[in-house]
Amino acid sequence: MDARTGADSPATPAESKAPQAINLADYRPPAFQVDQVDLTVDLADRDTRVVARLTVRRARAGATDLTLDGDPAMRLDGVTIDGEPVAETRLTRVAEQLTIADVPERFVLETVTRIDPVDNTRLEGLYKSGGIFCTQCEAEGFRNITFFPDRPDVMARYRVRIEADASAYPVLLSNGNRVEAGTLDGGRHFAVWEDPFPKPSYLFALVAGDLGRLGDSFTTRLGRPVTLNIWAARADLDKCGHAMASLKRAMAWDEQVYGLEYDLDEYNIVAVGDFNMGAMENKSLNVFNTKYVLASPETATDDDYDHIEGVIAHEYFHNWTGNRVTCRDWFQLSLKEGLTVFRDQQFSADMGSAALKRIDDVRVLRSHQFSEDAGPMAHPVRPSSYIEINNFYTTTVYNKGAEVIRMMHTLLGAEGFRRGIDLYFERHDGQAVTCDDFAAAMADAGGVDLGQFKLWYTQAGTPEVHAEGSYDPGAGRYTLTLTQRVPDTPGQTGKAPMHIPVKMALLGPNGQRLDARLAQGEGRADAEGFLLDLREASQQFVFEDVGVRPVASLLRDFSAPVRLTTDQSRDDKLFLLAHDDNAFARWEAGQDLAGDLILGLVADHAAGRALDVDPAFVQAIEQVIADAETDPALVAEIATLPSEVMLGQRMDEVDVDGLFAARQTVRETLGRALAARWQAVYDAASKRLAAGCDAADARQQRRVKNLALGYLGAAGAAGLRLAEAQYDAATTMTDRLAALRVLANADDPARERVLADFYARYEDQPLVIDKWFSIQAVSTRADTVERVAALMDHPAFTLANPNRVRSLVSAFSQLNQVRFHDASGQGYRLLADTVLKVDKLNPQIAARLVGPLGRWRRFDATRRSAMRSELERLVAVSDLSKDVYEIASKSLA
Ligand code: 0A1
Ligand code: ZN
Repeated sequence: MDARTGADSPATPAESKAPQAINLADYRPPAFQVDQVDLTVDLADRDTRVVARLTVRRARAGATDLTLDGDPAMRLDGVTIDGEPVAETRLTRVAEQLTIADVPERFVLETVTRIDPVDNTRLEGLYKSGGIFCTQCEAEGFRNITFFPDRPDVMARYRVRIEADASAYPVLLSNGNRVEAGTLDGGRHFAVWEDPFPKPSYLFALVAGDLGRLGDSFTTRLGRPVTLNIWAARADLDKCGHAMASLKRAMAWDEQVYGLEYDLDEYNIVAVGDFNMGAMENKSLNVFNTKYVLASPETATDDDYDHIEGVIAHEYFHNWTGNRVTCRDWFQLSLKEGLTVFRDQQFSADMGSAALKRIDDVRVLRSHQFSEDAGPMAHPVRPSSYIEINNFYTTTVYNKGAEVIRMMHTLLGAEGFRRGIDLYFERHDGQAVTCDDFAAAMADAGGVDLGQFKLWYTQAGTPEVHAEGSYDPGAGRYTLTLTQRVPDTPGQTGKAPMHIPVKMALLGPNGQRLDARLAQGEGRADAEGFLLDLREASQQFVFEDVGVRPVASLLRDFSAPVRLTTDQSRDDKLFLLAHDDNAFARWEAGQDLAGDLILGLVADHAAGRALDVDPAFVQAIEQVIADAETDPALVAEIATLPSEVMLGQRMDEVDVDGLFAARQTVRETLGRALAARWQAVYDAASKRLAAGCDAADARQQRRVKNLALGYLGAAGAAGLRLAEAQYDAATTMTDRLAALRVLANADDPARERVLADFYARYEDQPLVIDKWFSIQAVSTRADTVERVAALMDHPAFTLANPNRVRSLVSAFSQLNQVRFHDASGQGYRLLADTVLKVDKLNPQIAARLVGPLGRWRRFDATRRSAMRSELERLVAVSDLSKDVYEIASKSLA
């Protein structure tokens, strides 16, 4: 039996080609609980010794055998129960588990294990990164450190003693409060940490190293002083200020908006260069990828600053949503992740512009989550089966999960939602619970029925909503017909209609909101229009007292994660682009128009017709950029064309080359036709920046300036010279990188010079060198595949560092549609080769690379078969990890 769920234990790929799935339906509460964990970790590079004393209690009547999870690579040096050695005959060690037969009802179990943190290239469990010992235990890394029932519904108090060489590792950290420290013989020292809050093993952390510290403090609203520390390499301490300021903002915001206060005296953040994900919310000891901590204007872009603020807040918010209340099992991952992403999105919206943040979040959702939902790995927000849980840290669980929470917020309103959150903590503080428990708290506090709504947790696939409007001028009546369909996804067909909240408004000829009356159909009027409840496969909403033909502004703020199509004409969309008072909807109208235009040109391209860009679109963009001085950032968003990946989603079969040609034509046409306008925007923004403006304004100016630079670069040589000049004169990474991007895409003599210059300038800054790799990987130049292959042999490239792999290989395969999908199949081969090499080092990262190959059904016959053969090559490998096996085999199914 598997200790996580009670299911049969999965075979490893070596034993069988088909590792077994773990199923939600098999969940059983744990047979034994652990109340107290006492760990002694004696750190040494190749031979770290871990003594674990667990206070164990039987939790299921009749259970006699204790099964613990433990990595096969761990050496087990001894087992005692209540101080007595346990006879070998009572111990069974099979694959990832150790079973001890005939244990008493309550006892203290002591195990001694030895591990090798240096050899740990998987970066799960205890490993060494840049001379620092650190841990990553979510989801199942604790079992690489010691034997334990490694599942989130086993919650214990931890006392941790760390011993290490005093000069190499002066800083010793774990969760909670430091209660003791001292020196030992042989130049070693120790520290003892105690965490008063019971927690699941995945939140355990330990760090030891020669780290610099940026210290600060925060006083909670009830007057608790909290010491804040960011630990990083000393040379990087001057880049930790933004992260610290973000942390303090997040702490204050959570008090204000949710009444949630920090609960310990100390909050530590450690930045490490080798990390599988963005960051980890270990109780009071967050471990972060340096990418989400370090920033200075010279080395980080404005977007990097935003991402750092968002991730710092995300991990902080987990202290309540994730740590105080955690997940019962890993199928409930979205309980903490969807909710915490929603919270960090709300926070970032409050810190900057809500409309821009929403646009950004929707872009991410569409480009990543919608693709996942339409592919072989489509799964519900609460999956019901997995082979490797690490493969389910997905954009569906995170971002669609956040959309589900956002819809509850929309349905309940801000106050009802807050009552729901309060009730959730009142009921479940200190517990490991399910998504159903969360929804029940919301339904009870909000007095709403979420029965049908909960299908969002169980039905995969992006619902398709179609809207048709008709106006009867005689009766002053507008009828909106909404239909919905939830597409089939692997293992799920014939789905039920969902409960979809549709925010909308009816706009009059000047863009004013019309005060109509909703006479038929479920919904209510609110301050910004109407909130409709779409629940049926097809539903009519009738509005009376509509004096003029309205234009409907639909799905405002993207009130539900659906694909919306409408019967609206080009002129209706142009009207919305010009007039909609909902900034998101205005942006959406522009994206929609651009999409219609580009897809029309793709058809022209396929038919061998000339590519003529609709002058009405050019004019509309010209009007939009006339507002560049008043709302520069929104203008920049609107004038950014949808990506090829997003456009491809609207095609039955992605026409890779046609899409590229069509989009490029629109870019160049906009660049040339509006060159004087772009130049004026560029000059005005530059002038404003030179005159000195506040930080928020400055970044908006840079955003619109660099958008203009992009169009000028697409228009011809003058733009390239401007880019070169900007590159050389830049004082911020935002400006330097934007200029470099323009040149990296061009056939220009300056290209190699600036690339070489960039490398030389930032050679000692890994995060900036990642950008150097990425910018070449996403270049639209025809020679990009060869370039990427050559870069993999660059001395600065390494497969052992996840950031570096992502910067080159993921950027290429996920963001560069035209070059990755080169008809030669070279891109596919390069990716599969990389997967196999990375799999030997770090299966979790290898599995995350496979995704693009799984999209084969979306492409033409040649590409389809080339992609399939790479997947087949992967699954044929005998010692493939179960991580890669799961994604590759499901992709072929
Ligand atoms: N819980 C973290 C993300 C995370 C997940 C898994 C990891 O290693 C396998 C690491 C981090 C978060 O949501 O920030
Ligand atoms: Zn998270």
